[in-house]
Amino acid sequence: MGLKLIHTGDWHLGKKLYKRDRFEEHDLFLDWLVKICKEEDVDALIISGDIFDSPTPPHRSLQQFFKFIENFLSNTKAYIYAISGNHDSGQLLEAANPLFPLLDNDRIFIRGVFDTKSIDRHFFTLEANKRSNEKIGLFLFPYFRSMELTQYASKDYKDDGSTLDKNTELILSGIENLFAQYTEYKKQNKTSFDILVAHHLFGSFQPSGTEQGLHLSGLESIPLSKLEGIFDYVALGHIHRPQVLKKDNPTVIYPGSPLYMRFSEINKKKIDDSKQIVLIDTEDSEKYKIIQIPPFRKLLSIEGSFDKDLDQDLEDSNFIRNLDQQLQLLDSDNSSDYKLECWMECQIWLNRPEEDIQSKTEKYIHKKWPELLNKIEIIQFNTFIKGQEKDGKTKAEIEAKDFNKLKTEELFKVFYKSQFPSQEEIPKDIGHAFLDLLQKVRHQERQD
Ligand SMILES: [Mn+2]
Repeated sequence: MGLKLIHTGDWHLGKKLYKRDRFEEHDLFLDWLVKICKEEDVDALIISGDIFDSPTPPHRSLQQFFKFIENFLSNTKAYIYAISGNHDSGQLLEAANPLFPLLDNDRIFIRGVFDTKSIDRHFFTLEANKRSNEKIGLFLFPYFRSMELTQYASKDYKDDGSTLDKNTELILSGIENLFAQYTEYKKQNKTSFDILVAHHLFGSFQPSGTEQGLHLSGLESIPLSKLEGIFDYVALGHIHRPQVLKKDNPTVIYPGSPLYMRFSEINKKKIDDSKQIVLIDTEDSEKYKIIQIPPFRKLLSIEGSFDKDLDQDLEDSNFIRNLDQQLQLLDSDNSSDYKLECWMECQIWLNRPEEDIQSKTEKYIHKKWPELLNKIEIIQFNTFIKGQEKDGKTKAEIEAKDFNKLKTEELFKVFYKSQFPSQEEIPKDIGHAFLDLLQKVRHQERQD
């Protein structure tokens, strides 16, 4: 038997959903995670960034994180290896580093700041345990801004007449340089299984739509070919939809976020989007196993229309039909016993403004589904007027002043379109300049 590790990331502690905080869900997830680490008797836990949702997380989230560490240390013998993501403050994550060596055998290693001056700080060896003589090498590569990497790479840059854009070339040569240094390290330390922990865009991934845009100076993502022959497992963070980018040579996985970040992540898609963590076994031929996270809270999104002009009662509407259908499913779903009440989002299309449509819906649920009353709560009710749908839902959403649902990059597109209606797309140079500026602002926020 080899060494066993668990890989998770994108916790986003402190994240809200329509102004509701999610501490309870995160508490349940973190308790469950410690239980699994204990049951599986793992040697280490890898956290691939975005531990917190913001560089200045609520105090309660900080408490939650430190309570988790205490719980983990006292219930397992395993180590923790963690990096920052683009949502974290690297400095904040590293703030407690001086204390960790004092805790129970120095079992926590966090790298939040990408330190190009001493790359060795990012390299680790996990020694053999009772089960195995294996030595695992780890490269903890925290989130970096493309500028940090291009600056680092430009030291040794020689123009070789390549047709690639200079920034793209710098990013790629920076990555190659870092991996070459790790290759030296692994030779010296004679590791037999090597893990890269990173929080960026790699290979061809499918986003969930709730990730903040990242910028790699014109490069779509870091090609997986750069990882071959160096690493055995690549533990990624950033993309919230779980996915295996590559099964082997090396295995490359985004485990996704443990919680659904928005209602739009579920329901509408047919593909299996259930939430998960990854169990790595270094000597198993399969190398990894997916473990499903139990759903702690059901999220339901109900969409439909109500045509009052047809003298229709709310109860006859397509909206209520969809609602009944979903509640029927929820009612028969009791076996999975969600620990927390179900949260619902309603989107209803109307011919004209209607009063009290939310309270009418609530009354309907009281009457028709009394047994579900304590199990569901409508946390958001959006109404749209039909005539405004011309350009599809996005426009209706914008007209309903749902700006807070859009990412900054999407807002910029809306703004650009409003200024220059004749232009189909934002010109590339302006788009890149905006993303560069956005990264600077976000970094600044992190430092303040
Ligand atoms: Mn994330």
